[in-house]
Amino acid sequence: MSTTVRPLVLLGAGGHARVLAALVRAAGHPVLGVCDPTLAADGISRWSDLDVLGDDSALDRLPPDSVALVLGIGQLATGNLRERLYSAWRARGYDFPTLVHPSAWLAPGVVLGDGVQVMAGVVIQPGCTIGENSIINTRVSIDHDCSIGNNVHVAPGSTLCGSIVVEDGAFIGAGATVIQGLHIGTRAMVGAGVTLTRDLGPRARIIGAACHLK
Ligand code: JB3
Repeated sequence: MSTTVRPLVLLGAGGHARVLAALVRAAGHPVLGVCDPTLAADGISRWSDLDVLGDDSALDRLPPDSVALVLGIGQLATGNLRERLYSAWRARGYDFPTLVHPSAWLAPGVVLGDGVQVMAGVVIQPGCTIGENSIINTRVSIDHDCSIGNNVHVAPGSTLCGSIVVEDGAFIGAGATVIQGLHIGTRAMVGAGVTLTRDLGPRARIIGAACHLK
């Protein structure tokens, strides 16, 4: 788990980045500014009370020993921009410190990989491991002895009961419930609100009934 006293640079300025900007402020981490191609192209100099440093080429003048990075791009059910940017900037020597909101509760001994982002109100119980670059989003509950892989997104309000294995790149949608002891394969997707009661293979998808009201 990487911790740092170097100032942080936030990559991205969308919804996920706004939540992270609030997290780093609540946790008291120093932030140098934000890099975002859209803000840079629009000539915007301030965003969310942070200086806009430019697009990612601004990092050319901020070497890895002077700053650490916060990946402000979320992981949705499809697309792998978050994963690609994480690998690319790691390869150039930048650290992505683990971030934990002060209102989260983690049992002693929980292991968090580099770049893990634990949002407000999360509970993680004993014996859990969270892999690199994974997002444990707002008010998620992860019970005992779960093993979460790399580049996983557990979306807001979902509940993982004990002894669950979630493989790399999987996505657990908002408000989903996964009962104890299940295995969720690589890049599998559990839809929002689903109650999962069986294992899910690699890249398998399960989507619940959606209600569309006009
Ligand atoms: O589900 C929740 C709670 N949050 C969602 C999150 C996980 O994913 C949220 O509601 C959104 O659906 C989504 O948030 P995200 O990833 O922030 O997406 P969006 O709001 O579209 O913003 C993406 C930002 O990334 C934009 O500001 C883009 O300009 C920026 N961006 C795109 N490519 C980039 C790059 N920024 C940098 N620094 N570098 C890039 O290569």
